[in-house]
Amino acid sequence: RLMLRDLQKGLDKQEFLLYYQPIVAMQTGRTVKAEALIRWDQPVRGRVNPGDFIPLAEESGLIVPLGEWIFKEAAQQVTAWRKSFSPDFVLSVNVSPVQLLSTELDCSAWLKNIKALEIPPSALIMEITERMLLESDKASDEKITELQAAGVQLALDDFGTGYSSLSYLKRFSIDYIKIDRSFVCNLHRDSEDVALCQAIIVMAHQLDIQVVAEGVETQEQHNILLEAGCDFGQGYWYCKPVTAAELTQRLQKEC
Ligand code: G
Ligand code: G
Ligand code: MN
Ligand code: NA
Repeated sequence: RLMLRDLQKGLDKQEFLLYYQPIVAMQTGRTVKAEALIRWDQPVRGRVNPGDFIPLAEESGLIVPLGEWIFKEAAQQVTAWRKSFSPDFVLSVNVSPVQLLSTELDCSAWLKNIKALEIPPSALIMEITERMLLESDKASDEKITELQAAGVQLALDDFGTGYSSLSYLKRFSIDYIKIDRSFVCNLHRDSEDVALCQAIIVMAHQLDIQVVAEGVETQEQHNILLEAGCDFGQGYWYCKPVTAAELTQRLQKEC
């Protein structure tokens, strides 16, 4: 079993790395953003996926230093890609509710780090889930607002799977909705899912929110979403999550 001390050791010994999954502009097919997805190369267990250690990191509070590392690493990487390929490239980073609820999270340190890299905070998107909005308190709301006021963008992840009402769309000014892949995977054979995706896209656009469809695995799904006016796509149809070096190659080819 994975123990807390393995996690702590992993952090000390830099056993974590970020993979990146392209997010493409639906109309052009170009890779304009990417989502950072953490991996852990544990010396004994080998590659461990986030589903198997993020919960432990959250319970133990280690998600705070781990999240800080993720954010720093992503900020450095997006700086490099913006310099070499496209000045508008953006990285999307998952942020755990536990991180934002922690009193140890220091937003001004995050912002200082961004400033030192000389990129605008809008080069980064924070992905939060509806779970965040359920568990949030005044302090965590203020942290989100502080980061947003500085320019960091906000995406609502796994959209449609949570329990909260649409009121969070009013509470924060959300920049992107990510349609959960459970609404995308049957698009080619389920007209209700088509209607749901269309409705989400129309609603989002009326609220000045852009839409990312997750889990796009076939051309047919892509075509339906494009037709519905979806802005961005993410999924195996375009590209699986890859290493930084592999994404660099992809960006080079698209240049
Ligand atoms: O990468 P994978 O393909 O296994 O991701 C599974 C889930 O793990 C994602 O849906 C996401 O919620 C979570 N996850 C991945 N990377 C990160 C990360 O950097 N931070 C946090 N908090 N969660 C992550
Ligand atoms: O943060 P979030 O929960 O949305 O994380 C995205 C997860 O979805 C990652 O675990 C990633 O590996 C996975 N994923 C990305 N593209 C696809 C896809 O096309 N199909 C499926 N089934 N999973 C995907
Ligand atoms: Mn995500
Ligand atoms: Na998601």
